[in-house]
Amino acid sequence: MDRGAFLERVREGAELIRMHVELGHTIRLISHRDADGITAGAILARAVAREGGSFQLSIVKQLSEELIKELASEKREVYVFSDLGSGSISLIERYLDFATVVVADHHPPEREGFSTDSHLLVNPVPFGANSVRDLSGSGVSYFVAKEMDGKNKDLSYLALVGAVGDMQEIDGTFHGLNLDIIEDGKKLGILEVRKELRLFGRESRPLYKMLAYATNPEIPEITGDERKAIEWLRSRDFDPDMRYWQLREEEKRRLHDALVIHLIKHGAPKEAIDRLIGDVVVSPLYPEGDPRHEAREFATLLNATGRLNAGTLGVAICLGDEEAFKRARKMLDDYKREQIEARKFLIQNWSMAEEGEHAYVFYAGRNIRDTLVGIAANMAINAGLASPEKPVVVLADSDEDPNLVKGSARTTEKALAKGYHLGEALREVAEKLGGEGGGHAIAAGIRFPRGKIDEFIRLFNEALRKQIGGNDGED
Ligand SMILES: [Mn+2]
Repeated sequence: MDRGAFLERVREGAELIRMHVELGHTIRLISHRDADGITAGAILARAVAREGGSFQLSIVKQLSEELIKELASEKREVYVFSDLGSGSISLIERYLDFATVVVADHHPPEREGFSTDSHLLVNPVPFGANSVRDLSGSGVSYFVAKEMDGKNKDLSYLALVGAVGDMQEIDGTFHGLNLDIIEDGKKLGILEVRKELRLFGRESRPLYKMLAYATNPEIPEITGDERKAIEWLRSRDFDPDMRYWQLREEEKRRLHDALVIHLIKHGAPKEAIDRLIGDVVVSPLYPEGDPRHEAREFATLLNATGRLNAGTLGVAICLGDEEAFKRARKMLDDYKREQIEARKFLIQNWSMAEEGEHAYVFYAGRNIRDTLVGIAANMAINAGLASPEKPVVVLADSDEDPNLVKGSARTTEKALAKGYHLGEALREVAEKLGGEGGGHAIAAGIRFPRGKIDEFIRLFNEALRKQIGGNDGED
């Protein structure tokens, strides 16, 4: 890639932000709500604060036309987008023509750049970088921050947390400009890259859970089975309740060897074996056993704050706020507990589900929170309550409006093969019920008036029947 040209853009971006700070303008930061976006927002916020400037930061799910219009109505002098914006170049030009805009992003851009001088795209992709492995949104933000002030090299660990959140090292190693960030962090002694087991849970999960919940790669015969994981570990002289970080170097190596042999024995592809042991980023800024000590666990924590609409809490964690860290952990614990309770309720009351010819519909009232209906629908399938051949809808009373119910439909590839499309079915049904609905073939959602549940059950089964070419019994 053309590094020089990219770094020139980085310099221009840093210059624009610094200039507005000097003019006393509040820097309006907008970032994406995943771990990459949250760390990107935190890096830019810290850089602006270090310059003595003020900022206002929003963490958002996506950059819609609606949102850009809203931002425009704030009439700011300067907007900085991170980990998003590259796909919205035309919209930004249309609505934010009065302001300075910097987009620090790594997604493939709509076109190579903006057509006005006051708008700047800082993105390595037009210069030949690979958007999924060479640099993330937090990485682009890091380069801009570092250009603003060399002190910001101490944000290199955060930049890598974002990169790991985006799975830039999915093949087992870091690439491209990510390597520069690693060098900066190593020189400062604030991070280390080790060749270790790359499964989630290095800091906080007992070994048996680390293995039983392994998905990337999956471990044949162990993923999905805690009991097998415990047996496997015991038979090889490991204490299943130990954490990975507590193992001695020699024990780690022995575990790695045993896992590699296990994968080879079970005919796992070479690619999976390569991914198993590889680059793991840890930081001595946090104690061992703390989720912030290792980039993947840190990123997972941040992702969760984003999904719970608490992305700014995630940013506060990145900026070193211990109180925010404690609150986020509590939030996650509560969320996990609610999921466990939802699962229990579902299992105990599944006989209440209306099983139609083409779908199950389960109305949970207020017993399952409306934000959990999608998870609950998946649970019904995974727990074996519902046949995998038949879609499942879980409905719950809306948290916001007692006259509405919110529902999520989920199904399996097996059912899709018959020709179902849940998003289209729910859109069609919602129209008839005076609600809103839609989504993907395999996962979709709906909201409609609470008094119409019986009608919903009938219409949804009908819509699905039509999709697979069944007749409606009248001809
Ligand atoms: Mn990203």
